[in-house]
Amino acid sequence: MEKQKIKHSWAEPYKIKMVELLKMTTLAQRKKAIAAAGYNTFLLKSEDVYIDLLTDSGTSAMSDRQWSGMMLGDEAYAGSANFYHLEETVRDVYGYKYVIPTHQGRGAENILSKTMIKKGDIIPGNMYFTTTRLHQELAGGQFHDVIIDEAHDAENQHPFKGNVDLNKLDVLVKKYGADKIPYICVAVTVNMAGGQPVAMQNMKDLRKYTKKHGIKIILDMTRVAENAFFIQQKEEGYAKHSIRSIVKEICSYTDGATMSAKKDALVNIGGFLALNDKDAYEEASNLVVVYEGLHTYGGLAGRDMEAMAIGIEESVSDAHMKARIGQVIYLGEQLRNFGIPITEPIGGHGIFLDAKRFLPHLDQDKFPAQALAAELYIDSGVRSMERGVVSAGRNPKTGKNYYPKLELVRLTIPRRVYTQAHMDVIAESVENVFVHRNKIKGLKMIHEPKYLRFFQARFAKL
Ligand code: PM9
Repeated sequence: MEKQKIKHSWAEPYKIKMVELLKMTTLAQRKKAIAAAGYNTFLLKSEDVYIDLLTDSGTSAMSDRQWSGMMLGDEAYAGSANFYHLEETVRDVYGYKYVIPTHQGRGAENILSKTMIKKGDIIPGNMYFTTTRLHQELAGGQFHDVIIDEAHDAENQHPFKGNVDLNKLDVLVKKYGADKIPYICVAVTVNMAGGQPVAMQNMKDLRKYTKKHGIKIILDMTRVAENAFFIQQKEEGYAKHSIRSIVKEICSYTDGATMSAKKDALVNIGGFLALNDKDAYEEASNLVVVYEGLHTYGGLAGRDMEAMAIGIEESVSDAHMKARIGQVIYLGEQLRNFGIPITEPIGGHGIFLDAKRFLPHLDQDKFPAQALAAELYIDSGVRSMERGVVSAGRNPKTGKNYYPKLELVRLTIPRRVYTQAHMDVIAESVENVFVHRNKIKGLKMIHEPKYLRFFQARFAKL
């Protein structure tokens, strides 16, 4: 069993000023709602959900400071004061020289991929992420997974399962040549592996290796502050470093970053592309006007950029991060104590149920994680998300399904939204479904969209 260093006294460093009322539903209503949604939790109406663990993306509660920042929105088309505040914050907190706002993370991925990837290029990454890989492929590139093997094993206790395997990277460099690899994409933390962190030592080793070969490092910094927490807790020499300083050090080993500010940065919408190279910035800031908007707003209102600038500052507070991940660990430990199979060690943004071990009687063609997410909703109105064979999609060349080793249901915890009592209700519901797991029969897919099928696919009960 993993020994978590964190203490349990993780009480929230804030108090509640306003509440959002939730609708309670009956079992019959939930059965009807999930059938109407084609057994896809993305297609449920939010008002039919009690505790929403679909995602931590854009679902954070903003602070009173962020809300008051919204009133300072400078909605000028060009040169908004809020852009300059955001730029200054990105330089100060993350250390990048240039920043281009985008409407959200995939907006930044699109601009990055279109400006940096040529047809036939190879893009190594520490496990795929759905939107990131799709933009790489649409730009003519091919993604290659270079995460350490431990990441593909939900039970493995490696403390930094997000690490890049430098030997796997070296194999790619030798096979294709460094000039075919414009950059390696390093995600911190690794979402699809269960919110698993990357060690600082791994970042340093990677920087050394890529410098030698002239390969850039682009950080997917969507959850960089959460990654910093694990470095602080688990990596030798960092216990006394602040989250803020660790975040800046991680960024210092990279050449640029894409950011979905809807996660770490505590806003409901927004993202950016950050770069250090002036020429790369000039090219990206020109292309952004085609897809997002002028380079000083990139698809966002001035007020959104203000809330983001303030949210970035709040995200690197040690007290915030201790409570944020403390809550995730609180839920994870309850499930683990009941014997529920979860991805270990417990990651940053949620608890990932291991559907392969939860429902060993269902093979992957019966979409066990999708079926489990639907069952959990029926039981209690808790909405979760499939992260398995449906999310993995198909190989664009062969058209065949990818069969990922990890078949997971993500219980994603929004930041500053739910209480400890909510965590107890979630745990009780998962336990109830676990007790009755043998009755779950699996699903068949009856509608499959071409892109990112997990969002809109429909299923029927077997
Ligand atoms: N992640 C999530 O729920 C929202 C969309 S996918 C269901 O986890 C990483 C590591 C992400 C991510 C989004 C994006 C894209 C990039 N990298 O959603 O476009 O977790 O802001 O960001 C989601 P946007």
